[in-house]
Amino acid sequence: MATHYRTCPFCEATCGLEIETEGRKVVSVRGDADDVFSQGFICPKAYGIKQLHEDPDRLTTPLVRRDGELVEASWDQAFEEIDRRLSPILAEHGRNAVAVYLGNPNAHNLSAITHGPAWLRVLGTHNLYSASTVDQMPKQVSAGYMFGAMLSVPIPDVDRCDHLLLLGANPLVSNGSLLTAPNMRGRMRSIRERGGKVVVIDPRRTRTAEEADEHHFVRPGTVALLLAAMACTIAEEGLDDAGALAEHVNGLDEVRELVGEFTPEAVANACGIEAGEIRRMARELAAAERAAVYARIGTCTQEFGTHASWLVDVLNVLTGNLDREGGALFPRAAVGQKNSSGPGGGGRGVRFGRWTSRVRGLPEFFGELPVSVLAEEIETPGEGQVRALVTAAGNPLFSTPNSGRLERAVEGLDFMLSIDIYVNETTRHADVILPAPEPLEKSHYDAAFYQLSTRNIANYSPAVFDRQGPAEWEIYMRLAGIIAGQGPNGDVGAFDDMVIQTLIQREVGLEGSRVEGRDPGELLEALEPRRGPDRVLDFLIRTGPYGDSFGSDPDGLTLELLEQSPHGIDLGPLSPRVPELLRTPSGKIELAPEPIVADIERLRAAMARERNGGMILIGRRQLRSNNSWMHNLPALVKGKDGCTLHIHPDDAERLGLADGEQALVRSAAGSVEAPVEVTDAIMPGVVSIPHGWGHDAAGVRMGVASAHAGVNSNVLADESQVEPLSGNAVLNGIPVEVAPVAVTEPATT
Ligand SMILES: Nc1nc2c(c(=O)[nH]1)N[C@H]1C(S)=C(S)[C@@H](COP(=O)(O)OP(=O)(O)OC[C@H]3O[C@@H](n4cnc5c(=O)[nH]c(N)nc54)[C@H](O)[C@@H]3O)O[C@H]1N2
Ligand SMILES: Nc1nc2c(c(=O)[nH]1)N[C@H]1C(S)=C(S)[C@@H](COP(=O)(O)OP(=O)(O)OC[C@H]3O[C@@H](n4cnc5c(=O)[nH]c(N)nc54)[C@H](O)[C@@H]3O)O[C@H]1N2
Ligand code: SF4
Ligand SMILES: [Mo]
Repeated sequence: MATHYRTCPFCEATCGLEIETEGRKVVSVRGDADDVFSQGFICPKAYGIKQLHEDPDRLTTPLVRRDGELVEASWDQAFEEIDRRLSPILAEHGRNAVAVYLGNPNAHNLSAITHGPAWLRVLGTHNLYSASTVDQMPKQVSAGYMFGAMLSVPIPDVDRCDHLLLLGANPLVSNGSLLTAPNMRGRMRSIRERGGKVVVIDPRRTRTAEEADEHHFVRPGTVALLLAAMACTIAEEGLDDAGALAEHVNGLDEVRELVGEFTPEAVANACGIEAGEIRRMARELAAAERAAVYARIGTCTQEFGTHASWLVDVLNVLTGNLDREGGALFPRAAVGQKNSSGPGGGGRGVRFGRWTSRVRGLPEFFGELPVSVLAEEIETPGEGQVRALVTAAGNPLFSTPNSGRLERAVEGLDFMLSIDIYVNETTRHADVILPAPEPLEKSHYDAAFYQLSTRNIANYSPAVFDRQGPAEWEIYMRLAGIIAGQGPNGDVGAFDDMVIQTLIQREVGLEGSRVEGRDPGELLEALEPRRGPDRVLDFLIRTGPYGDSFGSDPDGLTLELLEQSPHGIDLGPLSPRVPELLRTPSGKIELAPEPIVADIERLRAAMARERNGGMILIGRRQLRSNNSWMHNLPALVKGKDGCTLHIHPDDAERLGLADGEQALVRSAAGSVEAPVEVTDAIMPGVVSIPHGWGHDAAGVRMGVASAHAGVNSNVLADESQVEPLSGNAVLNGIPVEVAPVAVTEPATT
């Protein structure tokens, strides 16, 4: 029997797990009571790490399509097949003919973070897509404009604030996003216990809303108007006070003026919240000693996602809460933060649209194109047409808009490769599937999420079991070899050396770096005998803000120190970082970014928009689910059917729908049938279906999931509806018709 301490890789909360094993058997999984951050908290998904280990449907052998069937093959055969199929496409049509889609689990995967960029650089395609444009791209764009880097996202200081305003987020179910904070229920209760207040704005009365002091239904897609009206109230009533931050802010006056027309009275009708209530909420926010505004996916995946994301931070600035303890602050992570690299206090800022999509002309953001254009880039013939697709840890046929069209499109590809752990709705279309190791077979460090954490934490987990096949980084390096023309047996070690040497070269040459001017050979030597992601991680830790700088700060952080600290190292609460963290060309916070201001007319038009009385569809998340991919784990799907249509009793009655009956939901893009769940926890006029379901497609090899199929809500999302400032898909706020499923008459002759 052995006990392992490990960070859970399934969501952003980074909970510590205590896992007992016997040989290759997982005996138990519980919360690690000594974890410096989560202190024993876990959610039901944690147990999934055991069930995923045991899942007979999880792939461990490569699959190659032969005569139309996906059959088992050796690793060498699989890479030979990739070389045979992909190389001619590259040779004949160039790199842009190969599209790549990166899914959400990459953000939780050290291999993908340290070695993913390298093979993508070798490929060099403009057709790079990811789950970011069905998720947080609007927040990254607004953070890029305001603070100069895409992950410079202010994080609410939930443990020290007295007032927390949450919009379009349900951390009691999602366990937080762009807010790494295990046990949000406990943290929210503490706010209230110390006399503070929690306010939730959501078209549904969520679990989070039930824990709050106050909840308001809001009409989908109107949070930007609500936030503008709160800013307007604060400015108009002279309640704004940016405090000491003011000298670091450009555009304060411009913003005050800009929000002037968005009075509570002007937006009340659109938002479905009374003007007096909006004014009161604004006054309370401004009056609170220490307050934070926080918004998440319900405010991003909609038509004003970037405006909403921007206005959240406008409010944090106007109320004097940005970069202040108890307000919203910027983490200082141990690893990988763009905003703590180099001299600081200014930088190059962000620039978008360096290339555009071929068919619709949508701009690139942070090196990727909006995934809403993927289907048309595959379907539309001509120079630059996408002929091959690589998916890595993604299920775009479920997670991106108009799944029906994308499904038809991928059927027309010349070649498709998936790196995944299942034959699911997307990977069943692949010609080759390369199985990724399970979480327990790889080391783990949340390099992405500690950059978004409400405390500064560093926690490293070594692998629990030996790998049965290659690591993901080794897969990427072999792919790089194929793309570079070295054939299917490229030198993985040489590529790995190139990855670390490139990093070292860059860092020793960087002004203000902690190893500026040092001898690259000496640093490389000091990393021995590590290889792969752990070698890169050690380097990033040692050159990061807490690092030992390879000797010049001997008490500093190293990977070795983290290995000796299985429950993690607490690097303390967040502290102010302005102006040092800013990477804008002006060296200031840009409160009124030109592209956002230029698009204000669109928001203005929404104020006056008449409602037509139709129903509006939004999504929701479920505690025992993780987007589309954990439905094959029995513990997570047992019990009541999860994939239901939530509808308010008044609407159900008007439309002739009763609990448990099937409803037909139709949008401009498609239609689905889902069982009705009547509940007054949803706003009248709004219906909700969770995403990530619909596992009954032919060829899917997920026995448990198929028995709990549900329907795919993204059949209803319209790929033509893209938020213009960020390219993000509009997945919430879709106009739909809802009707009882007509009972089919028996055919008569
Ligand atoms: N309507 C609607 N649509 C949405 C959303 C919504 O709220 N509403 N949310 C959006 C959001 S926020 C996101 S992040 C996206 C998610 O979109 P995706 O990332 O495309 O989808 P996932 O369901 O997370 O699929 C993850 C895939 O990775 C595989 N996988 C799991 N672990 C590993 C691993 O360790 N290695 C590898 N190689 N593969 C692995 C799984 O089998 C699965 O195929 O969905 C988006 N779509
Ligand atoms: N259990 C579980 N946890 C997860 C995931 C999961 O699938 N299951 N997915 C993970 C991922 S990839 C992400 S990105 C995070 C997301 O984390 P959250 O953003 O907290 O996700 P949701 O629970 O979907 O909460 C979004 C809320 O927005 C509301 N909403 C929808 N439209 C609107 C609108 O127009 N205005 C307002 N104000 N609200 C709106 C919805 O009712 C919902 O309650 O969760 C992560 N954690
Ligand atoms: S909350 Fe997230 S990190 Fe914590 S146990 Fe659940 S899935 Fe894992
Ligand atoms: Mo996400």
